[in-house]
Amino acid sequence: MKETKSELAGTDRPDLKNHNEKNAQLDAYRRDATGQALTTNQGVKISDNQNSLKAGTRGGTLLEDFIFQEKMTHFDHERIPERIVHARGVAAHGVFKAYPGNERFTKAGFLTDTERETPMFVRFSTVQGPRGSADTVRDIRGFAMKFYTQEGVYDLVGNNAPVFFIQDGIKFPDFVHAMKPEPHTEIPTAQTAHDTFWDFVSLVPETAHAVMWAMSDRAIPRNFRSIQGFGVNTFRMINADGEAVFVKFHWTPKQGLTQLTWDEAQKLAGRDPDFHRRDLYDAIESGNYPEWELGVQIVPEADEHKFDFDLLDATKLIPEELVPVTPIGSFVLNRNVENFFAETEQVAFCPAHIVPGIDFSNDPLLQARVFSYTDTQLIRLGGPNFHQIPINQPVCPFHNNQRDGYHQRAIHRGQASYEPNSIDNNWPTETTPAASNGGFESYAERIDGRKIRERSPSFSDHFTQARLYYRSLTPYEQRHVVNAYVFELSKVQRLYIREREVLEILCNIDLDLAQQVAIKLGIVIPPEKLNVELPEVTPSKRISLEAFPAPDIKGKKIAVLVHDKVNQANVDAVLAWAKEESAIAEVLAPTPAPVLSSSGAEVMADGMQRGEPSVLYDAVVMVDGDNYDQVLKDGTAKHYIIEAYVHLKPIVLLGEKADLINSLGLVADEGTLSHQDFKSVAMELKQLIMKHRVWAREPVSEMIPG
Ligand code: HDE
Repeated sequence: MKETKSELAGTDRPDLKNHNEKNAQLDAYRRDATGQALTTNQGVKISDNQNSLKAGTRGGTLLEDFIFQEKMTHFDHERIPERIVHARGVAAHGVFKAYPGNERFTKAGFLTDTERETPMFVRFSTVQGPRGSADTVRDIRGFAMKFYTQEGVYDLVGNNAPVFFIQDGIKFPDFVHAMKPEPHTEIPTAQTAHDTFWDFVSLVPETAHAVMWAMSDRAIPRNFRSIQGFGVNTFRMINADGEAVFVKFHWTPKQGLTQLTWDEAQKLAGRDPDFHRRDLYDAIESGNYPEWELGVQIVPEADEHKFDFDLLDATKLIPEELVPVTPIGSFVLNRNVENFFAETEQVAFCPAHIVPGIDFSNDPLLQARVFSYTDTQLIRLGGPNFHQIPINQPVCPFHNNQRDGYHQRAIHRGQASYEPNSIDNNWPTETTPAASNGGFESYAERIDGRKIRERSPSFSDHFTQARLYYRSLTPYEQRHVVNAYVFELSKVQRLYIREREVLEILCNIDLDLAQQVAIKLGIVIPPEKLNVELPEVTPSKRISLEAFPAPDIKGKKIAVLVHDKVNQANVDAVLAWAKEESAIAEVLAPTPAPVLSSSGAEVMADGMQRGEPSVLYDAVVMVDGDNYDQVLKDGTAKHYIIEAYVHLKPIVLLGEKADLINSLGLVADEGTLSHQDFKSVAMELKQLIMKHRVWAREPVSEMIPG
């Protein structure tokens, strides 16, 4: 590849010689203190880290104790402001590889060079809650990706829903204020089930579609490994001939999509508030690297106006039946962070971080985002040099005449910090935009128009796609949406807000949905609202979670319940089978102490049933043994089975334990398996776990009053 002038200018940086090696670059900043002396930040060796300097053993502390002062001052400033939104998050490193053929529509090097492995950093988040809030709350998930490409850092800052709540960025502060905890009490934490959120969304119909996603199972994912990501905004891609197309980014997990039940989500918020971050960390540590396929929906410039919605409207998706997703590459997350603060907390994403071959559209939400992210980093990360924090640094050379500022880490050489200059031979210098050189060139879109504060009339249909979404769900997913609206609105104290949401929003989306919610909330819909003809929509087949099944059970967790006198052969069979399937089987005993097998041998426990409840697992196996009476007396074990059953999980009851179904007042169904020998049901169990839930078990009567 031809070297540009600016690349040549970077060769004075030995740490960046191999700029495809993010690891090598980060090594320069890693602090490994093994074998090192404890020192102050100035490098002075400390002889006593236990006692401050005092005037006598019982005297006052002396002002001159610079060691104490430095330590305490640093500690006092350890916290930085959390993100105003997306504060709660977890991240991992990964690698992206492009598929062949993308040069048809983009010149971006990381998308066209199929030999390259582009290092990535990916952060998952919830939107509403603070840093310490629970993982499993009902919320849209952030899915932000940083690609350390050879042409500069590219950030694809997405969500797990393809649409957003508002159309124009000027409404973002209003939306976020309404969604955040209420200002007088700072309640509720990490939830939208309160008056101000529903007040705002019921007054602003453009929120209807995204709220529908937030009320669906998409907003309570089982883990981050099984969520889709979407760029939401429409972007452009530009090829080497300067031709542009509009694109919408999608990325889909190879693991399939899964969800929590609402009861499970709420229980997990207490039983394991770190459930999602723990899952991601454990999966990567155990070598179950999650993978996604990146794709784009491509719309030629000439087709910009061929849809019945506006491509620039971020509250709309392009149904995949109209424009299929073209796969352009895949990525895998294969390395955990080493230091949460330095990496996950300090990473700074920004939709304005683009590289040649990618450009913006005029989507007014995107335009606002291009401004907001850098602006927020200035205060969160304390000044304009946050790009020098290791996790944010490009891996390609970067040079310019920007100088000084808070936390400047570079010692810039040379006398000239301006351009043009003759003192330093005009370095660093511009790179011409010609494709082979790689200088960034904005797409020369023609713009004619008056300066105006006005929404385009093409942004005005707020309900058809919300209806499309609802109509594209399976009946059980629709029931969950109804229940979510009822749950959330039941927490709204002002009855007129509940009523407005039902009458002014839901009645315009879908009368069946509106009626079900209205009945449960005791709201009467006037007949004139019920006689309205809502537009016909063709359901999309790519919206229900059922469209994205799991191909295997890698990384799924199985609880193996044991008591004294357990049949060891079956315990061993479950563990061997799980290992073969790359699933995780954990033996849970009444306490963490080993139990005895029927032949008197010790069976080690990975944890205790009370400490590792069924909500943490995808399936439960209760192993047989000469201990039925013990189990009947064990409330925790019985509750374990009942809870797994209520959460629609596959349950295997081996040997005499099959009788438990009746003793516990449960009904055997396609999701309850029993046999003397685990191996005989292993295949069936695998199929059930791949389906994830036994939906037929969900009590419909509880969902619909009647
Ligand atoms: Fe963000 N958003 N956003 N957002 N957003 C932030 O930047 C903003 C929007 C998204 O893991 C902030 O560094 C505005 C859409 C993610 O660090 C802030 C608007 C989408 C993350 C900001 C939007 C997102 C953020 C807060 C409307 C999906 C977390 C902290 C015009 C495509 C990134 C920060 C991470 C974070 C502004 C709308 C996704 C305040 C003004 C649409 C995943 O700058």
